[in-house]
Amino acid sequence: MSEQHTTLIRPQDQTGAERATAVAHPNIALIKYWGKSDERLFLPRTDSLSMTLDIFPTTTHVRLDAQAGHDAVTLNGVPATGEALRRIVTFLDLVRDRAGSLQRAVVDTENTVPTGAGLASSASGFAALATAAAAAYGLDLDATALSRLARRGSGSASRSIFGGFAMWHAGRTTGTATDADLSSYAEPVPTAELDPALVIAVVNAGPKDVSSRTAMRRTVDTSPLYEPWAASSRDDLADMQVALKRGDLEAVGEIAERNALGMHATMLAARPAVRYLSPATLTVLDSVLQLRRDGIPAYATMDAGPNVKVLCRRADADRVAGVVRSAAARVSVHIAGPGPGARLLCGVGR
Ligand code: 2P0
Repeated sequence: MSEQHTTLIRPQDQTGAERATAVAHPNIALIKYWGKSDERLFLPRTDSLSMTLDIFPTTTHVRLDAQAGHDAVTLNGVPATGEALRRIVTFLDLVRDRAGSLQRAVVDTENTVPTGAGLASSASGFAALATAAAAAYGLDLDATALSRLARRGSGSASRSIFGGFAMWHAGRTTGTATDADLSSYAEPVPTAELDPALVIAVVNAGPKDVSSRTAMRRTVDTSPLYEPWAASSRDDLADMQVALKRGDLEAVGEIAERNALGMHATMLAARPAVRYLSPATLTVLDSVLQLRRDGIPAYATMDAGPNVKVLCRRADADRVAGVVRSAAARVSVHIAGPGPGARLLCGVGR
């Protein structure tokens, strides 16, 4: 693998694509990313590992506009403003810098995650944007380089470049910033046959009070439990890789559940505390425990919000969904399997 960005600046009058469309799916971490070592470069403190889903794709169209003085961005048909727009323009600036281009872009993004489903759309969103923008600006990037690029939009997006299970390397913390930037990317994880499902229980569709970015910064800065969790997460990752290679879904679930509960413990110990888990979350967690007592392997993971994702066998997914749905009032449930990596649907040259 090249240690350089595989940037190719195409001559303007040859095949440089000026518009491109890409699709990417969200991912759910089984070993969590929580905490950065470098906020500008989106370098995480620890390695993480996730499953890309086969539901809720994001489709992003990027078209270069030689006449425009600024980028124009719509999210589900609504013009982006404020922080959402700023993040996308900052990301496009990075792509333009690498492509040696000053051209502004028109970006249209369609997210299929139901509004407020509590699934971060930043992973699928920046994976799709990185894939489409790189093509539109004529950058010739392999999947590793795309993963590094997507990371600069949102850390978890580095993993959505790949389908199935993917591991995001934190990267080298010694050496130059460039070393660290280049060594932090995701790659596919070998697994034995698992046939897993993630049952996503949406217990609260409202927006969160504290963004994950703010919450992870506060946790790293103030939580006495952060460093112990980060150390144990490294062990969890090693155990997880063995469990995936063995195809041992029960071990995968146990490790994922302890890693997620530990992450939430670090937040609860932050000053002031960050608490995403709600009474309904705990009710769903009780139903997952009951499923296990009844002999169904089911294990929970939660992200920066109150919703619960339950890992189970595909064959048990309908039963798990039924139990979780009836556990708490107003829970909506979605069943996901392993999904594909980000891909270009079309790119049109001059
Ligand atoms: C994860 N989460 O590994 C963790 C677990 C939430 C909890 O990645 O600041 O939206 O854009 O890099 O990727 C959410 O964080 O944060 C996240 P930024 P991101 O999936």
